[in-house]
Amino acid sequence: MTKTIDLRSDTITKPGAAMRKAMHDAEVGDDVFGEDPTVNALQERVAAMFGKEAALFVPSGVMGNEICVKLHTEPGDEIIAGEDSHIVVYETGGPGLLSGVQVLTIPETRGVLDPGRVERAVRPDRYYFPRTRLVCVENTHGRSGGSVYPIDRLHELWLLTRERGIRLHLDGARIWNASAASGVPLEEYGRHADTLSVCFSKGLGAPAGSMIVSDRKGIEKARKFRKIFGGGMRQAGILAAGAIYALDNHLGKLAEDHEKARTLASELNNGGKVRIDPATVETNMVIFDIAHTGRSQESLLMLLARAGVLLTPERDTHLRAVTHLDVSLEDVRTAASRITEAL
Ligand code: TLP
Repeated sequence: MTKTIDLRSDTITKPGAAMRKAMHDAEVGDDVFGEDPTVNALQERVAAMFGKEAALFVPSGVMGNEICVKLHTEPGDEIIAGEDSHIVVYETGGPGLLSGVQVLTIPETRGVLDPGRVERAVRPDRYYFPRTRLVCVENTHGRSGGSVYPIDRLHELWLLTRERGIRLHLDGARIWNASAASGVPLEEYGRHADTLSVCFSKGLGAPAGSMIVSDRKGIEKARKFRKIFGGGMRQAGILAAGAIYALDNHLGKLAEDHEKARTLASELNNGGKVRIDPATVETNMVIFDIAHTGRSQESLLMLLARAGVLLTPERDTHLRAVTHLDVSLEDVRTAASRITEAL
């Protein structure tokens, strides 16, 4: 039987025996009381990695982002976010529902916000305007195919937020990939955000878990919102141990995922059925246009699934492939030839 090659997301990886053993052996306590030693160790470690005072373990990336929006705003405030950001597109209207804020979306160029555009979007202080409280950025940027936010561009935005007295939240679900690809240390990203949310369940391959990173005061407040949002997890050290294992063993492998993505893109280009600009493959994602095939995303996804390759739909006429720990370079070559053949 043909082995299906699953490139839908880097979230699909399954914990291997060694990670499971680490989870099995984890020392645990009640984390809602702050007494889980493994969670506490992970929080301290990740806070230090980003040069921040404190961190808080949360179940998911969405919860991390949504708690941070809540942290920086009051109902009736406005936040600025890229129109293709995860917070806007994939969090089912969370900021409106959970924080009662209005989201002003602005266009991005490969995930990068133009500071001039942000500046114009910040509301003047007049009684009839909402109060602009927060700008959200995403690094790497999913809908742009895992593009890296250049640190100098982030610096410009950071300075602007300081001048205007607004906060900056960085959705760093894949910040590890950004750092691996750009060589910019995690700490440097940490210096350019009031809050970050980072995930262990994407390229790092842990089964679940994310972290909010900020100053001590922010994290204290975030702990309260985590409880309200239903994210207090008791003996969460079992999950934290998976994350610790991932940091120890998988962080250094992200560059291999990036290599797999570049290989996938170049093999697809060689196949001649799709065109991918290699410059757009910066980390572990490959997005390509299928408009010229004249087929819908759904019908092509089904066709590819029958050929043994799973992908996801992307914006309008695009499909997305994500490389991860559970596919090899060989799998990726096989996937490329199956896609080419199917097309
Ligand atoms: N992204 C998922 C889908 O929701 C699109 C994926 O497969 O890429 N921020 C970013 C930038 C993300 O890509 C994701 C997950 C999240 C936040 C949310 O993480 P979870 O799913 O753990 O809540």
